[in-house]
Amino acid sequence: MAILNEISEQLQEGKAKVVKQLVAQAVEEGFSAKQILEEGLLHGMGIIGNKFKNNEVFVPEVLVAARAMNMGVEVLKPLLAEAGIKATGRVVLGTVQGDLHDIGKNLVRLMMEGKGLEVIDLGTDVSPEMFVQAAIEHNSQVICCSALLTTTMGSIKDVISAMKAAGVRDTVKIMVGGAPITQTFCDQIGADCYMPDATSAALAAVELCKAS
Ligand code: B1M
Repeated sequence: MAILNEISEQLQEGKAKVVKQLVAQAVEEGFSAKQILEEGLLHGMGIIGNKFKNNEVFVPEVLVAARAMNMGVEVLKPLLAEAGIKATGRVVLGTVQGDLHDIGKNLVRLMMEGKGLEVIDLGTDVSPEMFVQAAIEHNSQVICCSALLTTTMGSIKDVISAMKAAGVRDTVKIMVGGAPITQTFCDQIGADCYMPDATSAALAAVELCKAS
């Protein structure tokens, strides 16, 4: 367990290269990818998040921690993804307009790809029209919106309006997630599905694709 604490602490310090090495070492020591992700990387990111909230650290510290998180996730990527699975559907994924947070979205992508889904990742700050255009262009079954700010989560409602305007609301499903999103919010805006984490999002996306 000491190594998982070390990963968490080095991540908080923003020591990306050390985090990468420690994650590789933890894999060699036999820790599961899920355990390293949750008890090492996400644990450290959670502490940084609380410090950020309390003004104990600021944007630059959060950014270097985020970089360290991404370097660690890179090492885990092949282990989290279940190789060799045939694609079971195609989804469009992005962080909503005005929102630049992408760590959670990237994890969602990783887990979805691991389930064999083809993911069209539009990145961050994605406008409602871009989501809809991409879904039509790539003939995808689900639009997946990630939002991390209370000020941007409302934009998901605009994605639904854009889907209606383009005539695809009945043919394309919409899944929502991100820290401020709840099932109540999902129901209020009329989205099809809310999932609280990357693993459940991937499972739900497979089911939505199967059903469409
Ligand atoms: Co931001 N930030 N940030 N930030 N940041 C939060 C979100 C905040 C909660 C911090 C705080 O105050 N405690 C707060 C939002 C408050 C609010 O809205 N109520 C906040 C703020 C205020 C801001 C700025 C406005 C700060 C400023 O500039 N003054 C600014 C906004 C910039 C913008 O987007 N326009 C800002 C900037 C940044 C950084 C750039 C410094 C950096 C982002 C770097 C990056 O993403 N590349 C950053 C970070 C890292 C955070 C915190 C610390 C961590 C977020 C994160 O990556 N968590 C965050 C505090 C926190 O969450 N504790 C915070 C780890 C990640 C794995 O979790 O993204 O929740 P998460 O994803 C989970 C689930 O939510 C779910 O699966 C993931 C894994 O299981 N999930 C889905 C996510 N998307 C999903 C989609 C799905 C299903 C599940 O289906 C489609």
